[in-house]
Amino acid sequence: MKVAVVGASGLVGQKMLQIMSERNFPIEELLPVASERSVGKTISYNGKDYSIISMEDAISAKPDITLFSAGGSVALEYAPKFAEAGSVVIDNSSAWRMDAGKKLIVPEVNGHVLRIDDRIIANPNCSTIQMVVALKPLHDAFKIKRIVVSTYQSVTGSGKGAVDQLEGERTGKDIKKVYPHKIDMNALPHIDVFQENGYTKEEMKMVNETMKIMGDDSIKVTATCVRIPTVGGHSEAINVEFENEYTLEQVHSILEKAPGVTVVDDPSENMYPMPLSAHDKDDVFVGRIRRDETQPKTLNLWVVSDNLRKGAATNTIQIAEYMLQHSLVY
Ligand code: 2RA
Repeated sequence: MKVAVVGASGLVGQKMLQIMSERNFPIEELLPVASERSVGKTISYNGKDYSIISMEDAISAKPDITLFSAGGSVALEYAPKFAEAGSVVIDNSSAWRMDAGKKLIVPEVNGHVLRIDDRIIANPNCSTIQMVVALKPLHDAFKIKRIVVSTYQSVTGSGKGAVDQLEGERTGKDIKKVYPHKIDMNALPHIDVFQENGYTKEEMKMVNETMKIMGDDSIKVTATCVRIPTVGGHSEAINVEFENEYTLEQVHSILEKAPGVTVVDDPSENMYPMPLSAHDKDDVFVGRIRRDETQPKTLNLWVVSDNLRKGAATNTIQIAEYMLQHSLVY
């Protein structure tokens, strides 16, 4: 496979390379791609140095698969050019997610909808991915009516700038601020930009992407997305109301068998998911499973996952693996 990675030097780009190496992704030729200012710099993969090349050179090389993590405007401009050159493109930005003609994929949830003519595929938002991996098996069993979710998102989701700002706040180093307020020892209910309706773009991604991935526009979602100074992953407190009644035994049994899910739920032993324990793992960890005693058919869950792995890079690679395993890459 000839594989291009656009945004190879960024946090997610680097994580995609790490995960392809871990999973022995079948790369015969690697094309690291970045903006003009990075052309010529080197990145390493499997102990070998590769020079970063330009978009134009990468397109001319006609990669079989192109993985994007370079922001929405770059994806909008260049993904179609790579696709026209014959590549399957998987993009981490929000650019194509809500495009009616593009698939929004979490392989465990809706990988089966992928087809050979899918040339640009969108990787969902990290906070959406972990939520639908945990909730899809419960939706299949009890049919979700409404989701109320509060997130506690690692600063790594903002990219290197925010991680640098946090480090600067802690060490006193003079670092360019990307957040309007201090991140350290704080909780910022502000991820991405505010919309007319008072919600942030991040919160509306969870609303809209969930319905598209689950294939059910009847699912109501309301979200509050909060940035916190942790590393290791995003955490989510999820309150989910079903159309049908459930038992906690059924919920545990379903989640323990669910693809991509690990249940960590024994409060008597202080066992519950945490970002530090989810860090650098690919599963979605679910715990604090308990009935909402204030209304029937409603459940509370605590869901944690590494936002750079399953929330971005691993899901992207899993989509590419799915396409290869089902002969959808020509
Ligand atoms: C964040 N989900 O956490 C967004 C984008 N990675 O900032």
